[in-house]
Amino acid sequence: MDGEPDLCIGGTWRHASDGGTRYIVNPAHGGIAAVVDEATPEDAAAAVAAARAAFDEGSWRATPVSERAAVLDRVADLLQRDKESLAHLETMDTGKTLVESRIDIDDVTSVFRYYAKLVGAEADRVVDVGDPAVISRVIREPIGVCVLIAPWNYPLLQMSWKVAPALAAGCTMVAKPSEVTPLTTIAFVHLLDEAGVPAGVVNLIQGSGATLGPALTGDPAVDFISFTGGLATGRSIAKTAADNVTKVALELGGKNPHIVFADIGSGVAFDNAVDHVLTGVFLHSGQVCSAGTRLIVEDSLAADFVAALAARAATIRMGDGLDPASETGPLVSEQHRDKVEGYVQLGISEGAKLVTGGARPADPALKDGYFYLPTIFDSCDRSMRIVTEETFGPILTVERFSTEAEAIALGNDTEYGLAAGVRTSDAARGERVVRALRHGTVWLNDFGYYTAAAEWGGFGRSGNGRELGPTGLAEYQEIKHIWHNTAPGAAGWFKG
Ligand code: TXE
Repeated sequence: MDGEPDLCIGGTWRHASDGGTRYIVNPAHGGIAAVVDEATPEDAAAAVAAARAAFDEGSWRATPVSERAAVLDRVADLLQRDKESLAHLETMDTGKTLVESRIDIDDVTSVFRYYAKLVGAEADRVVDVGDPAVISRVIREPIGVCVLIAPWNYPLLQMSWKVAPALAAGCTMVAKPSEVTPLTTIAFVHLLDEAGVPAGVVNLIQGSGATLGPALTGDPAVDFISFTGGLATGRSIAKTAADNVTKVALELGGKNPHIVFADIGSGVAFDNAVDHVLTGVFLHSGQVCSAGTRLIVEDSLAADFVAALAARAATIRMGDGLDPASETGPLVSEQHRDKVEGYVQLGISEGAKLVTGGARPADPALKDGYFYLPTIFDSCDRSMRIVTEETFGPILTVERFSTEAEAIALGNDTEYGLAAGVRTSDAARGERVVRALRHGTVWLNDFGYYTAAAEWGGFGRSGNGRELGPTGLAEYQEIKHIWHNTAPGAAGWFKG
């Protein structure tokens, strides 16, 4: 960063082999936040080779689990020691508020703590094969060399969901953060070194996914690819990986329904429901894979509910994430704001009714940043692309229903399946609906929360595989069955 080398290959920090760099922009005002090395495909290939060598010849995979767990705990300690500086970097890079960035660093810390504990408690499974002479064990081994590709909305958080279980399992890896938001991952890899992760175990590459992708995901030396990002990119990575039959886990976002029944109640209950729908879609300006971007609301409640939402949306305070008065920041880049603006124009041309927003903020203090007003479209239906495609911006669409069956059908009518919310005061209905929804996470009378101990991932085209929880560790492990005969005799099949 700014003169310091940003690539880490085989334990050595270095610049790009062709001297290439990239400007990192602070989206709150468009200024240059940093200059970061931009790797070449040759650098990426060198990083994969270094990870391969560290796996095949290094000590990490054979390091006792208790020692690996201790390293993970030290990483957690260092993350807390550097929490303020990491949070500051994350805000400069992504635009999110400092409060959110601090929460992110706490969450990253808890992922390391969780996997330190989980891997330490893992035991081999003993299988009874019906022969007392045979000891049959199912054991877990590290899957090998992992390529970890993260997006820009939760840069360090998403990377930690991959790095922590990969380290816990004993893997080696090449990490590639988004080229838009690399800053916290650079600082983090320095912390891993300080915590005692051996050289070559975590290699760091920076740069454009399109340029580096083939070298990272098409190399037969890679055993596993974990990717979080857009559907089109995930699809292309899966195709490239298929040539080598490389295992791939994909988290590809969502178009998440938030279903609100008219039985939610009035007064505080009504206000709380409005508050959760508002937060669910406009937090981090909608740049959240699980954002509740589709409000599916019961007919009889819809007019009041949408009016209350619009009134609240118009009061959201936008600004530089470093300003404590800001409730939400800008979009991550000019290019991404162009995309969001394109979707708003599309919604209008598709016949959706613009209720609020639909423009950049008028405040002159925000004119150089990539801000966009919280936007609500009413009178939406499933024929509109604004309802079916992930806009990844502060856009809420409103659809209405009159029966529970219709609500469920609408909630499931998406190619994605990452997350959904249900609000009702009827417990039996709540249970019926959460079970009927085909989404990886379903919140009942809440929205947006997750924990390191519970799996995260999607149904349908939201991807495959899971992060977090025990399954998030299992992704980084191979299963080996050891059949040990303690009283060997003849096979006895062929008699002659
Ligand atoms: O993502 P990309 P983009 C969605 C969201 C957004 C859209 C596009 O809808 O508008 O995706 O965003 C790397 N081989 N999500 O273009 O391209 C890239 O460098 C290997 C949802 O920014 O998917 C970055 O590190 N890697 C999402 C990462 O992939 C490649 C979060 C993500 O970038 C590559 C972000 C290639 N060929 C966007 N091409 C979520 N699931 O939360 C790019 N990359």
